[in-house]
Amino acid sequence: MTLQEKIADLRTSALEKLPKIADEKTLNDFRVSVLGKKGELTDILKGMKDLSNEERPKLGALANEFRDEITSLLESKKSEIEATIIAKKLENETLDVTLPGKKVAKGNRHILTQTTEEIEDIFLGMGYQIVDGYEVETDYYNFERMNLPKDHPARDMQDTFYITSDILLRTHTSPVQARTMDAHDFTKGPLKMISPGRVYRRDTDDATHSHQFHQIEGLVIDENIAMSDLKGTLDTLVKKMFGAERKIRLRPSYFPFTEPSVEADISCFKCGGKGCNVCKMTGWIEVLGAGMVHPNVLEMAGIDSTKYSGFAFGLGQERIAMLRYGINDIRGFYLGDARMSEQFK
Ligand code: 2U9
Repeated sequence: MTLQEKIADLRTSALEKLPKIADEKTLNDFRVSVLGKKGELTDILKGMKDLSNEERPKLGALANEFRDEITSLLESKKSEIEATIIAKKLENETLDVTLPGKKVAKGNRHILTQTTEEIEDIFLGMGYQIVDGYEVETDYYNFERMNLPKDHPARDMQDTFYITSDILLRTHTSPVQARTMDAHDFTKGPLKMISPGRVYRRDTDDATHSHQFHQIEGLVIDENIAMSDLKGTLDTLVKKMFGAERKIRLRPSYFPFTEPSVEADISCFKCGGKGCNVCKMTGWIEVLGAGMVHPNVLEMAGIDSTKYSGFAFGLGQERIAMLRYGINDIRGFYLGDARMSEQFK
């Protein structure tokens, strides 16, 4: 058999085998066995040394032609195999987006957080700023600045946890207001703020008392602020929170930091004022305390109390939430039992 014939035979057998190859490994083995250094073509070309000078280039050309043909066929076979692999993958990994997904349990915010945020939204809508502050405070900001000097009897009702004789856990968020008053530039406009947060009292926990609870206090200071501004503000708050039909009633009260001071009741949201278990048959529910800022409190912040006046108010988120949702034990807010939170999705 001549070398030409041998190449022709090799070509015939290669063209026959190639279409049957279906994976990359077999294809590579085939390439090595035909075109590789120790492959069949190399083997045939070893006979070239016996050819005449005339025949040698002809055979060389034939061999090159054969190598080019097989190389290009190998290339397209390789692409074909790769395409099949991708097609198979796509087929196997098809995602059925209509299948129901795995349910992920969805949490929700604590009812006290929800109550706080609801009140914050109402005051943001009236142009108030929300100010955060320290839970660990000084005696000066917590008591002195609120018109409660060291010997004042009202300190008894606000006994707290002392870290040193001068550093304590705040009993109200009022120190935040005092610090904000200190920093406020009244030539630039009025001060309108609320400060929500956690406060502490020395109390024995039971269904209606807790040694820590939450409060929101509000403060407005400007020229010509009157009791009517306070009343209008509380009326707006109460109508937004408890319904447009609610009325407010102010009763005289006493706080060292306000003069005059009031306690504010709302007409009962359950019975509308006729008398029921929620309002204890009175038709009214006490929801907050308020008053006109005491001149001493203004002066201690360096504010001229003959030029400026202000109102302040305070309410407790626990009390609001307990009234609204009929919660009868304050301790439920703090136990971290998910069943409590789940009721307020
Ligand atoms: C400054 C001046 C005055 C804040 C006020 C109340 C009335 C009040 C209670 C409501 C229920 C506390 O959470 S509670 O137990 N608060 O009745 N708070 S006036 O008066 C201020 C605050 C800051 C500078």
